[in-house]
Amino acid sequence: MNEIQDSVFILSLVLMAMVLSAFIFVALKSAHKEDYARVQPNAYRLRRILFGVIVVGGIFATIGTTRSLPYDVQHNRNAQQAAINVEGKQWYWGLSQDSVAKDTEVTFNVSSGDVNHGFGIYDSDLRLLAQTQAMPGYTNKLVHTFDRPGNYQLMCLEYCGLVHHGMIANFTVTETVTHSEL
Ligand SMILES: [Cu+2]
Repeated sequence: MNEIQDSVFILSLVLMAMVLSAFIFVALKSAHKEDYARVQPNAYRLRRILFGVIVVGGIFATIGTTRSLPYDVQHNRNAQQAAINVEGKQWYWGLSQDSVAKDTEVTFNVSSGDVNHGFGIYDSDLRLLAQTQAMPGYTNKLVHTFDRPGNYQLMCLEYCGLVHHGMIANFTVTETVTHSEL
Protein backbone atom coordinates (compact mmCIF):
# COMPACT_ATOMS: atom_id res chain seq x y z
CA MET A 1 0.00 0.00 0.00
CA ASN A 2 2.81 2.37 0.87
CA GLU A 3 4.36 1.79 -2.53
CA ILE A 4 1.13 2.90 -4.19
CA GLN A 5 1.02 5.99 -2.02
CA ASP A 6 4.64 6.78 -2.84
CA SER A 7 4.07 6.49 -6.58
CA VAL A 8 0.89 8.59 -6.36
CA PHE A 9 2.88 11.20 -4.44
CA ILE A 10 5.64 11.27 -7.08
CA LEU A 11 3.09 11.36 -9.89
CA SER A 12 1.35 14.30 -8.19
CA LEU A 13 4.67 16.13 -7.92
CA VAL A 14 5.40 15.56 -11.61
CA LEU A 15 1.95 16.78 -12.64
CA MET A 16 2.22 19.82 -10.35
CA ALA A 17 5.63 20.61 -11.87
CA MET A 18 4.06 20.40 -15.36
CA VAL A 19 1.25 22.80 -14.39
CA LEU A 20 3.77 25.13 -12.77
CA SER A 21 6.00 25.16 -15.87
CA ALA A 22 2.96 25.94 -18.04
CA PHE A 23 2.25 28.95 -15.82
CA ILE A 24 5.89 30.06 -15.97
CA PHE A 25 5.92 29.63 -19.77
CA VAL A 26 2.76 31.75 -20.13
CA ALA A 27 4.09 34.40 -17.74
CA LEU A 28 7.38 34.69 -19.64
CA LYS A 29 5.61 34.88 -23.01
CA SER A 30 2.95 37.34 -21.85
CA ALA A 31 4.77 40.42 -23.10
CA HIS A 32 5.17 38.96 -26.60
CA LYS A 33 2.42 40.08 -29.04
CA GLU A 34 1.15 37.78 -31.81
CA ASP A 35 -1.57 38.06 -34.46
CA TYR A 36 -4.63 36.28 -33.01
CA ALA A 37 -6.06 35.10 -36.36
CA ARG A 38 -2.81 33.33 -37.13
CA VAL A 39 -2.45 31.64 -33.75
CA GLN A 40 -6.09 30.62 -33.27
CA PRO A 41 -6.43 27.60 -35.64
CA ASN A 42 -3.34 25.91 -34.22
CA ALA A 43 -4.42 26.57 -30.65
CA TYR A 44 -7.90 25.17 -31.29
CA ARG A 45 -6.46 22.08 -32.93
CA LEU A 46 -4.16 21.55 -29.95
CA ARG A 47 -7.12 22.01 -27.62
CA ARG A 48 -9.15 19.35 -29.46
CA ILE A 49 -6.26 16.88 -29.30
CA LEU A 50 -5.68 17.53 -25.58
CA PHE A 51 -9.40 17.10 -24.88
CA GLY A 52 -9.40 13.75 -26.70
CA VAL A 53 -6.30 12.60 -24.81
CA ILE A 54 -7.91 13.54 -21.47
CA VAL A 55 -11.20 11.77 -22.29
CA VAL A 56 -9.51 8.57 -23.50
CA GLY A 57 -6.96 8.67 -20.65
CA GLY A 58 -9.78 9.24 -18.16
CA ILE A 59 -11.70 6.21 -19.43
CA PHE A 60 -8.63 3.98 -19.11
CA ALA A 61 -7.75 5.40 -15.67
CA THR A 62 -11.31 4.80 -14.47
CA ILE A 63 -11.41 1.22 -15.72
CA GLY A 64 -7.90 0.51 -14.40
CA THR A 65 -8.38 1.95 -10.92
CA THR A 66 -11.98 1.08 -10.02
CA ARG A 67 -11.16 -2.61 -10.35
CA SER A 68 -8.82 -2.43 -7.37
CA LEU A 69 -11.29 -0.72 -5.03
CA PRO A 70 -11.89 -2.81 -1.90
CA TYR A 71 -15.71 -2.83 -2.00
CA ASP A 72 -16.01 -6.08 -3.87
CA VAL A 73 -13.64 -7.84 -1.46
CA GLN A 74 -15.83 -6.85 1.49
CA HIS A 75 -18.75 -8.71 0.04
CA ASN A 76 -17.24 -11.85 -1.44
CA ARG A 77 -14.44 -13.09 0.71
CA ASN A 78 -16.21 -14.80 3.58
CA ALA A 79 -18.82 -17.39 4.24
CA GLN A 80 -19.33 -16.19 7.83
CA GLN A 81 -21.60 -13.22 8.30
CA ALA A 82 -23.01 -11.20 11.16
CA ALA A 83 -25.40 -8.27 11.45
CA ILE A 84 -24.94 -5.87 14.35
CA ASN A 85 -27.34 -3.09 15.23
CA VAL A 86 -25.68 0.11 16.37
CA GLU A 87 -27.52 3.01 17.92
CA GLY A 88 -25.67 6.19 18.75
CA LYS A 89 -27.00 8.17 21.72
CA GLN A 90 -25.72 11.06 23.80
CA TRP A 91 -23.21 9.78 24.76
CA TYR A 92 -22.75 6.10 24.20
CA TRP A 93 -23.06 3.40 21.56
CA GLY A 94 -25.80 0.81 21.94
CA LEU A 95 -24.63 -2.41 20.31
CA SER A 96 -26.61 -5.60 19.79
CA GLN A 97 -23.31 -7.47 19.91
CA ASP A 98 -19.82 -6.31 20.89
CA SER A 99 -17.63 -9.09 19.57
CA VAL A 100 -17.21 -11.23 16.47
CA ALA A 101 -14.83 -13.90 15.28
CA LYS A 102 -12.19 -12.73 12.81
CA ASP A 103 -12.95 -13.01 9.09
CA THR A 104 -16.63 -12.47 9.74
CA GLU A 105 -18.28 -10.14 7.30
CA VAL A 106 -20.04 -7.77 9.66
CA THR A 107 -22.89 -5.55 8.55
CA PHE A 108 -23.32 -2.70 11.03
CA ASN A 109 -26.83 -1.25 10.87
CA VAL A 110 -26.08 2.20 12.17
CA SER A 111 -28.69 4.61 13.44
CA SER A 112 -29.14 7.28 16.10
CA GLY A 113 -31.58 7.73 18.94
CA ASP A 114 -31.17 11.49 19.14
CA VAL A 115 -28.82 13.72 17.14
CA ASN A 116 -26.37 13.04 14.32
CA HIS A 117 -23.30 11.06 15.31
CA GLY A 118 -20.39 9.70 13.32
CA PHE A 119 -19.67 5.99 13.70
CA GLY A 120 -15.96 5.21 13.33
CA ILE A 121 -14.19 1.87 13.80
CA TYR A 122 -10.59 2.14 15.01
CA ASP A 123 -8.02 -0.61 15.46
CA SER A 124 -5.69 -0.86 18.48
CA ASP A 125 -3.23 1.58 16.86
CA LEU A 126 -6.11 4.07 16.52
CA ARG A 127 -6.16 3.79 12.77
CA LEU A 128 -9.58 4.51 11.31
CA LEU A 129 -10.77 1.41 9.43
CA ALA A 130 -14.30 2.32 8.40
CA GLN A 131 -16.91 4.93 9.18
CA THR A 132 -20.43 6.06 8.42
CA GLN A 133 -22.99 8.54 9.67
CA ALA A 134 -25.35 7.67 12.53
CA MET A 135 -28.54 9.55 11.79
CA PRO A 136 -31.90 9.64 13.58
CA GLY A 137 -34.69 7.96 11.59
CA TYR A 138 -32.34 6.41 9.10
CA THR A 139 -30.17 3.29 9.02
CA ASN A 140 -26.81 3.29 7.31
CA LYS A 141 -25.26 -0.07 6.50
CA LEU A 142 -21.53 -0.35 6.98
CA VAL A 143 -19.91 -3.60 5.91
CA HIS A 144 -16.54 -4.44 7.37
CA THR A 145 -14.53 -7.64 7.67
CA PHE A 146 -12.06 -7.78 10.56
CA ASP A 147 -9.11 -9.85 9.44
CA ARG A 148 -7.15 -9.57 12.70
CA PRO A 149 -8.23 -10.52 16.22
CA GLY A 150 -7.83 -7.86 18.89
CA ASN A 151 -9.41 -4.90 20.60
CA TYR A 152 -11.10 -2.27 18.51
CA GLN A 153 -12.74 0.98 19.47
CA LEU A 154 -15.91 2.55 18.18
CA MET A 155 -15.74 6.31 18.43
CA CYS A 156 -17.97 9.18 17.53
CA LEU A 157 -16.70 11.22 14.59
CA GLU A 158 -19.17 14.07 14.74
CA TYR A 159 -19.39 16.59 17.55
CA CYS A 160 -22.65 15.76 19.28
CA GLY A 161 -22.55 17.69 22.55
CA LEU A 162 -20.81 17.93 25.87
CA VAL A 163 -19.46 14.38 26.25
CA HIS A 164 -18.86 13.68 22.56
CA HIS A 165 -15.25 12.77 23.33
CA GLY A 166 -16.41 10.09 25.77
CA MET A 167 -18.57 8.32 23.22
CA ILE A 168 -16.33 5.27 22.92
CA ALA A 169 -17.28 1.60 22.89
CA ASN A 170 -14.98 -1.39 22.91
CA PHE A 171 -15.31 -4.03 20.27
CA THR A 172 -13.53 -7.37 20.36
CA VAL A 173 -12.52 -9.57 17.48
CA THR A 174 -11.77 -13.11 18.60
CA GLU A 175 -9.66 -15.79 16.96
CA THR A 176 -12.58 -18.23 16.92
CA VAL A 177 -16.34 -18.09 17.50
CA THR A 178 -17.22 -17.67 21.18
CA HIS A 179 -20.47 -18.41 23.01
CA SER A 180 -21.71 -14.85 23.09
CA GLU A 181 -21.80 -14.78 19.31
CA LEU A 182 -23.94 -17.88 18.89
CU1 LIG B 1 -20.10 12.79 18.90
